[in-house]
Amino acid sequence: MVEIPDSHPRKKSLLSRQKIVEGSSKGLLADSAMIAHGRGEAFDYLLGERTTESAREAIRESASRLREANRPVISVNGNTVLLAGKKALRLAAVLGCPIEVNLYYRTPERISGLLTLLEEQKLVVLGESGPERFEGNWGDSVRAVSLLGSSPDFRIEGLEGPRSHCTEEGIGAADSILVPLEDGDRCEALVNLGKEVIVIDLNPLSRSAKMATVTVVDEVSRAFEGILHELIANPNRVPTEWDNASALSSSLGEINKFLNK
Ligand code: PTJ
Repeated sequence: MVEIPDSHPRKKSLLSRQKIVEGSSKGLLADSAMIAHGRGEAFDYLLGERTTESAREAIRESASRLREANRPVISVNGNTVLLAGKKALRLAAVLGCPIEVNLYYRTPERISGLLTLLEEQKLVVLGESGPERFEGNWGDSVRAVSLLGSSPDFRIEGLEGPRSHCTEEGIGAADSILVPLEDGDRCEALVNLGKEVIVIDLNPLSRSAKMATVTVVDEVSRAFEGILHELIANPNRVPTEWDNASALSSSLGEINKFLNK
């Protein structure tokens, strides 16, 4: 691994790339994972590599919807586990929900490799003291997070092939699903099943961004951190009548504003 000095202006971005490269060499990622990451980087650049005000509003909405849900679940793919697995675990511990590995390019080897990595990340999170102001026992909350995906026993109706496989305990029975870097078809199929789908996607023009109930146009690590912070800082906030199309056009406006600064 190449040492990146703290003074490097693009340190964060280079570290994320390194995670993707390493995950790829271990066979944990889809062949097209780097293309997806590069597309995300390009949009992040246009957004100023920050959580914009409209993303912050979507983060607030997502937190209140996930809190209100009866059976929330966090669905993760390869890129998400590599870039933000520990953050997903912290969020699941606070929400009291499972994490399901659900892949577009599904192979048994990738599923088990990603679940093993999540188990390792869980041990790290277990050793932490937990977020400030978190009420409850951090160790118990982290231990309670189930890691699902190895034994699919449910199919997402309206989707063909292996990407439709999921577990009944997780995505199958969930009423609200948090899915970073989702594909448009699956997002649409989940919405058609009557589920609330909260997508995290840096591209406000993607099909999944347009299909979702709420889209957080932000980088996955920043979005997870923002939702976690919001859950703890504002526990009484309730969901609004969310207009996702208007939120997406605000995200495009943020790009415009940033480029014309
Ligand atoms: O692990 P698998 O098999 O489920 O495959 C995962 C990928 C990501 C390869 C697959 O779902 C895919 O090809 O995705 P797409 O269609 O390229 O879409 C990825 C979307 O996520 C794009 O709109 C990117 O802009 C966005 N994106 C990429 N990196 C990030 C991101 N959004 C938030 N945070 C990121 N770090």
